[in-house]
Amino acid sequence: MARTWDIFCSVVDNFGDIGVCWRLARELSSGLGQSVRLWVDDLASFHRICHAVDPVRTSQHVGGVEIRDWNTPFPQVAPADIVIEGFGARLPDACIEAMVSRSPHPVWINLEYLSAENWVEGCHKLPSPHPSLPLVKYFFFPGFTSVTGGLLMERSLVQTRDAFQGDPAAIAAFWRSLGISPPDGEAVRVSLFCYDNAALPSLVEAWRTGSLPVVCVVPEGAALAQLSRITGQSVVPGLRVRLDRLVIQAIPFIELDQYDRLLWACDLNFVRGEDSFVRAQHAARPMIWQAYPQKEGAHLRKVSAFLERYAGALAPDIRSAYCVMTEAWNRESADVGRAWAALWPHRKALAAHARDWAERLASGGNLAIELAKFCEDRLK
Ligand code: TRH
Repeated sequence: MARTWDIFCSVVDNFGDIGVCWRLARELSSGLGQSVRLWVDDLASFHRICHAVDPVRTSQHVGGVEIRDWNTPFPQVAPADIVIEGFGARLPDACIEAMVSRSPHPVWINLEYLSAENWVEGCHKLPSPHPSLPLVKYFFFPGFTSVTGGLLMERSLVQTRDAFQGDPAAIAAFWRSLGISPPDGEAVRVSLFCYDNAALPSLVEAWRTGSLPVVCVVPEGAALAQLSRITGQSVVPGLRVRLDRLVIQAIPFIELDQYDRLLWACDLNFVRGEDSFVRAQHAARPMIWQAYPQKEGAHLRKVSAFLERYAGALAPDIRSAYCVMTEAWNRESADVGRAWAALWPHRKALAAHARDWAERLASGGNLAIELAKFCEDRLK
């Protein structure tokens, strides 16, 4: 049934919050035929991942979604059937008051961050009654098992990805659209998206002196700034820097759907946070994840939990090499270079595993569908 949805996105830092909220809004609208209004407090960040969004318009429609600038004072609008706060974004008081007045009350969801940890299963769908108002908020957790909310994935993803990956002309055209001549067949094509990472110099050194040529494509951001420091020159978008066996190809920060193509076109992707992490898995290519660094190493538990799921089906020696590499990258250890040299000889097995894993995800839970089902049950 077509329902109305309000999704609230507060951009804390980086691009993960808006990346996830925008994907969810798009999928609910174009995939499931829902009527979606997306409230965003930082349209400038939104514009960077989707150029069709005009950062100065307070109200606009893009891709079937109504986009509203979320600023104070909050306008008087009737709340939708379903109200989603992305990652605990605090709803405006005026909105909560309107939710109390609405009959029936909207279904109120807090969409949580993704984690592969086991405790997520016990918290998924838990109700949290409001302390003083007749409203209940439900926690909805994305995840990797059937007892969680699943992962965001548009229905056309597998078909679009496979068509692209099976079409050398489309891939060559994509490289050219980035201003890059298609990397030659022998070179390892790697994309790099990470937080400031003290292990990067060690990785650069391993690539520079490795047995295979590496082309490392780096969108503008923290990684590029760090590469400038490492190479001692300003590596700006458009620049190509050769260091012996390594070519660093700097590109601008590209739109979300272009970034997907970059992940699909590379042999291996370094990704971070939440959304690029999920997209790299859907890309069916090997990937190395850097978790969002947290105090007291909390992110390392997330990394271990993910490795337990992701690497479990790899042969023991390859699993060990993969885990050593991922952990070294997340611990920002200077051993990363050695770990890379031990890992990449297993590239064929890693590539086959990445494809199997992507197939498994595609047949698992779909977050937009699971969320719509859960809310519909509450609205009946
Ligand atoms: O930007 P991030 O570090 O976001 C993080 C995480 O979501 C983290 O969990 C959260 O706590 C923190 O933000 C506030 O990494 P993430 O999640 O991968 O989001 C990046 C988004 O940017 C993703 O949607 C892909 C998109 N992107 C582009 O559209 N173009 C690009 O060129 C690149 C590199 C990324």
